[in-house]
Amino acid sequence: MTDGRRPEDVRWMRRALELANGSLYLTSPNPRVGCVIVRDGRVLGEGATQAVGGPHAEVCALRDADARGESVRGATVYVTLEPCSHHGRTPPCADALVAAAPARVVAAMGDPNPRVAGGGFARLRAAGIEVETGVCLDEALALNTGFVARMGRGTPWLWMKIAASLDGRTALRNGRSKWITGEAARADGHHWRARSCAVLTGIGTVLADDPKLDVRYVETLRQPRKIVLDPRLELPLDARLLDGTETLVFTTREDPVRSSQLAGRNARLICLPGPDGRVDLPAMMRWLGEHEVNEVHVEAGERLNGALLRAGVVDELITYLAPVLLGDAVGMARLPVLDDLAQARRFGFFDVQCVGADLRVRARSPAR
Ligand code: AOF
Ligand code: ZN
Repeated sequence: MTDGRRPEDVRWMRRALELANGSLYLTSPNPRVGCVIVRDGRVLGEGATQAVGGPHAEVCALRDADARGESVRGATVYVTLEPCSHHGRTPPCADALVAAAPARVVAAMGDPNPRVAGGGFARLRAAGIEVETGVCLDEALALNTGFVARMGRGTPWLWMKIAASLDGRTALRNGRSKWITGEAARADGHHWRARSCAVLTGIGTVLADDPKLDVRYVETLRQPRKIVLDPRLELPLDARLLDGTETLVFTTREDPVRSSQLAGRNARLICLPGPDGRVDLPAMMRWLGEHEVNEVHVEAGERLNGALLRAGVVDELITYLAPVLLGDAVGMARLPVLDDLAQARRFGFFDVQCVGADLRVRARSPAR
């Protein structure tokens, strides 16, 4: 093990991270991984994880080297995640690497999947390959926040996207306000939709706006699933979001007739009543984790935003702020009146960027 400070290691790991980033919208529910194989400062092969069921990054890079007529023997392999050691949908990458016999494998992080968790490194070491890990760890973690969360705690990583005025208002009270933020912020919002496994909204938003909830402003080969919280089963069968990828409808009562009607629209009804007669949000998060959802992108109104915050399931806020003031208008999240500032919900800012004429502010819950 080293602290990863060899300059060439960092340089090539950055290239591997770039390759992984190229698969950002594609690999769900698998992590995005990049791999570059190098000898004497020269690239022999490169690759990134393909769509689920397809080859992993290491196998793509080995095939690339092969196609270029390069032998990997004695080379260094840079990979953003520990090579897998298990038979999943594809055979173990650690075995493919052992067969190719590089001298060294440098990883950014271990694989938190309990079926791997150090097994990949152990197999490489047992074959006499030098292994180092921890190079560009933070960048690698950021690429797979959701996968790491699901593997570690069993639930997805959930971010809430909010577009608001500078005074935190999301809509006019008369409903006549579609776009507060500009085109660039909208496209950036679609980038977050595209990387998510599922886009979540509430029945209030569906009935008011009839949103499609698909990815439009960025190119993607995969569309995320959709989730609607619909406690009283009010979702119209001709709702536009029911076109396209599967929709998960979380509700509070069984209804076989509705369930089969929705099945005809590629939607699945899941009944998870909570003690208060609403959908049990922590149970929904566990259900999603069990069904391989890594990252949930919330685009909802103030009621569902408030409920998710009160349930403590929000990991991150992605807030776009337009340089306008709206005064007495709809807020970001409906939360209880506080008696004391000590009761306020606190987040930590960790990224602020200008996006067109607007500001994107990302903040995380302190426990994350
Ligand atoms: C790697 N390289 O590029 C990725 C890995 O069902 P499978 O065979 O596709 O395996 C999925 C698991 O493999 C996934 O849960 C994670 O542990 C690991 N992902 N491993 O060596 C890759 N994407
Ligand atoms: Zn693998």
